[in-house]
Parts: sequence; structure tokens; C-alpha cells
Amino acid sequence: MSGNIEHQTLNIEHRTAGVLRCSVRYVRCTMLGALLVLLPLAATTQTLQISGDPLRISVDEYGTIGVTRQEGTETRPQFYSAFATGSALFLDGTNASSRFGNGTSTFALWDDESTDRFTPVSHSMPDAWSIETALRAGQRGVVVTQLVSYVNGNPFFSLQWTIANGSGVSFNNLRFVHGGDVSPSGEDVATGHWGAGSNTVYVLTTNDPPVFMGLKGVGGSLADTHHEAHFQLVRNACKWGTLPDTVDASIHDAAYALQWRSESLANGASWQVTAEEWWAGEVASGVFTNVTAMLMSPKLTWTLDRQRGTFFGTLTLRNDSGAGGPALTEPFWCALDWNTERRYVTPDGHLPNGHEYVDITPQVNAALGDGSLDPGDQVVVNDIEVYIRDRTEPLESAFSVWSTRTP
Ligand SMILES: [Ca+2]
Repeated sequence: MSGNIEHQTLNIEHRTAGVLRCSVRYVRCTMLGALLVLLPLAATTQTLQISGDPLRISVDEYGTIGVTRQEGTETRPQFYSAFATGSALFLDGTNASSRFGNGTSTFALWDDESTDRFTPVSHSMPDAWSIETALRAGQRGVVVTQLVSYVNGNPFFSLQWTIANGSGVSFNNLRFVHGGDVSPSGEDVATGHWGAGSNTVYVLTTNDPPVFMGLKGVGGSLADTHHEAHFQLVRNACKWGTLPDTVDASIHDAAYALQWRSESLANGASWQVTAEEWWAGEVASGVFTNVTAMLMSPKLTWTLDRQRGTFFGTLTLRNDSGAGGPALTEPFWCALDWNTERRYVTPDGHLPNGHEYVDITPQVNAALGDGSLDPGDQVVVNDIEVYIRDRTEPLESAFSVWSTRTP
């Protein structure tokens, strides 16, 4: 494919000195423009857009997603060629003849328009913040309805696929994959990482500080397997229906994907897959490049500040690593899996997994005296102010983070 040739050429240029980057970008844009003129793709697609800030999300009638992010005064594409993302549904294990997909550019997860590309059924915006696209999987009587939604201002957007079986028969060993040739902040190269605790496959750019971008399984829909590697490897793994659960920590032309599995799908039943795609503040991800431990805190208690209507948290930090375990030193943060009904009043930033954090280093060091949380040591930190809409909201997802500074 001509798109691949262009991509490879530019990879070589990317490895040269940073001074070339501006001209590389210019060449890319020019070549992309030429491609769009030559290919019938642009003329036949009907693209709907959620015009948010900082995220602007576009979806064509095949369900292909493109994202740009407002970064300062610039609007930057977050995938290669702005829309190099794709999804694929496997109705019979890894059998390619039962695979149907979408995707464009370097992340097209289909081979032939008439045989294995999703067929558009409907495409609409129920409101200004969501795009719903129904797709048919060949002649199998299965419809995939994709819902892309965004809450303006958030650093992430939501993805939901409802896979409905109206075929008259049952399917077994189903798989669904979604991913993209990522280009966070317009940078096509990055390093790959996996956050097991948050079910997030993510990349960090080589900028200083780096930019974080990640895809996570959410709700009752944690991904079974993940993959992050050179874009061609990830695209191929997606087309084969087997993600190897690996990431590439070296600097490369990064892409990532998640895969979900379902044992069976009876006639008349539907299977729902949900995910979120995240971006994190540059400063926070720069600080958090050397996280050494993220542990649940078993003792987080809250007392109500009646005057402000907020709560003050008391966190007990304890090094449970046992004799011979690591001593934990500053900085110390307390992180929270936030939502609109539960969040810090004044967070200091976001972790790579999107959780809010507050820096509690001064309080911890004051309590420790020697600056070192040795195995068996325990300190108590008060006055972590949090907003909770419903005081009965469970807080089990609050946890603490320890890190050592990057040398
Ligand atoms: Ca890339």
C-alpha cells in the first residue's frame, strides 16, 4: 500500500536529528494531502464530529475514529494520518474468514471491501457529544453498534461496542480488538507500557516531559490481552486475532491495541465491550516516569468539613514489603480514581493511568523524620481535601503511590 511506503520512509527520517522534525512534518502533510486527492476514500466517507475541547473526535460511517487534541494554541492529530485506527470482530476464534473490521491508513483491519469490511447500517449523532454507528458483519446477521461519547473538558473519551447476534445460530470463541497507530501530540514515535492495575496499554513520547496516551478496558469489560509495538506488528496481530500481551519499551513508531474475548454469543444475545482512551498532562507524566510501586491503601478514612461541604481524608501509609524490602523515599503521592462525583478539590496532576493525584511529600517527610519509609514503617497523613457528591460513595479505589525521582 502506498500509505505504508510513505510511513516507512518517514520512519527513517524520524531517526535522524530532531532538527529535521519540522520539515518531516511538512513533507508528511504534503504527501497525505496528495494521497487524499488520489484515493476515493475521502470522497465516499461521511464524517461526523464531536467538537470538544481539548478532544475533537471524528467518526466515519464505517466506524473509523480520528482524534485531534487542542494543545496550547495548536490542534494536533493523535493518530498517524489523523485516523489510523481500527476495530475487528472475530466470530470463530482466529479464523480470518469470520473476521470483519474497519480502520484506515496504516491500521486498516480488513482486506476487501466486499468480503471482510464492516458494512455501514446507520450513522448519527444522538446529541452533540456522541456518535452512534451501526455496522453489519458481512452476511452473518451480526450487527456491531459503536457509541463514541465525550464529556467536554475531560482528558479521555468513551468507547462502547454492542455486538448483537441476530443470525439464528450461536457463535463460539469470539474476539474483538480495537487499537490504532498512535501519534500522541503529533509525534509518531514513542515507548510502550502496560498498566496491569488499570488495564491500560499506553505510550509515552520522547518529548521532555513526555506526553501520555493510553487505551484502557473499563467497567465489566477489562481487556483479556494487549499489545504495543511497531505499528505493522500491532496491525498484523489485530488482523490475526491474537495479541501477545507484550509492549516495546524502546523508541519506535508506536501503535497499541486491546483484545476482548467472549466464550459464546447465543442467537438473540448481545455482547458489550467498553473502553476509554486517555491523554495525560505533560507535567504529570514527566514526573511519573519512574514509579516504583502503586499499592492500595487499606486505611483511608474521611471526615466531613461541614463549612465547605467537602471531606478531609486521612491516609495511613505503611511499607508492607517485609524485612529486606525496599525503603520508599520521596516524592509521595496519593492517587484517586476520580469521576464527576468524587475527586480531589485541588489535584496536583494526573497519573499515566489518568487517576488524579495530590503530592503529600511534605506531610510524609514531616511524619517520617528521616525521609525514608522503611519496611514496617507507618505514617499518617491528614487533610487531603476531597469532594464527594454522595457521602456513601465507596472509596476503595483510592490508593497511594510511591516513586523515586528520575536521576
Ligand atoms: Ca505511531
